[in-house]
Order: sequence, then structure tokens, then C-alpha cells
Amino acid sequence: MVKAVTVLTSSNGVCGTVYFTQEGDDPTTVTGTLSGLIPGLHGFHVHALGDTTNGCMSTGPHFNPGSKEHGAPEDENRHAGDLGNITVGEDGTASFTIVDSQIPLCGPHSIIGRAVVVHADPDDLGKGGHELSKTTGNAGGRVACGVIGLQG
Ligand SMILES: [Cu+2]
Ligand SMILES: [Zn+2]
Repeated sequence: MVKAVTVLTSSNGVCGTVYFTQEGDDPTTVTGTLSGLIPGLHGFHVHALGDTTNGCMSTGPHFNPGSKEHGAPEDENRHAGDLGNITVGEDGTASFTIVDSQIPLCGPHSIIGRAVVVHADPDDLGKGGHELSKTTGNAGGRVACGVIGLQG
């Protein structure tokens, strides 16, 4: 079992922790809790770089080792980092579990050392017809992020 974790922080009160576990070549299980968010859907991605020297802006684009277009988690044509949306309740908190086969914790496409980013707006999953739909899902600003590291 490989385990990883990221602590998400922001300049505006959003915080949370996201855990990753993977057994062998199985899909990776992602569990998280977040608080301080506006109720509703928020785009949730793995971005390519674990660089927060300029806050969440320096984490690069969506992790995309297959050079595909932005999409929904269940799509064939998607970035590996496309984990869809998380749902934030009226109290500003979210807790979620995601199981995904494209975000391994080991091997050449490992997400260790990359970043999790939570966005201001819903991810349209590539289907919104906006000029950004096929690259970012038009999910708006980056409100919180954290670098994914190994956990013992
Ligand atoms: Cu993103
Ligand atoms: Zn994407």
C-alpha cells in the first residue's frame, strides 16, 4: 500500500486535507475534507507541478501525460488530473471519496510531487462550449492548493 497526502491552503481561509491510497496496480482512492468554500460545485484537479512559489498559479496546467483534452473523470479523452467536481454544502464544507485509475502513486505517471487544486467555479467537464472548456473546464480561479507528498 502506497499512501500520500496533501494539506490544502489558501490566502482566503480555505483549508483541508486530501489523502491518497493505492494498493498495487489498483485504482487510487482519494478521500478529503475541505472547509471555507462557497457552497456548490468546485473543479478539483491534479495539476502538473508541485511548485507553489507563486501560490496556486505556479502549479502548471492539469496533469496530462497522455496529451489529451480536458474532460470528465469517466471520459476516455481526459487529462489524467481531471477529477471532476467536489460538492460543497451550505456550511462551506465538503467531504468526498473519489476512486480513479489515472492518478497512480508510483511509476512514470505518479502524482507524487504534483499538486491538488480546488477552483472557484464548477468544472464543465469539457462540455460547456466555452473557449476554455477543452483545456480547464472553465473552472475559474484557483482558490486552494497543496503539493502531494508521500505518507508513511
Ligand atoms: Cu485545476
Ligand atoms: Zn483537465
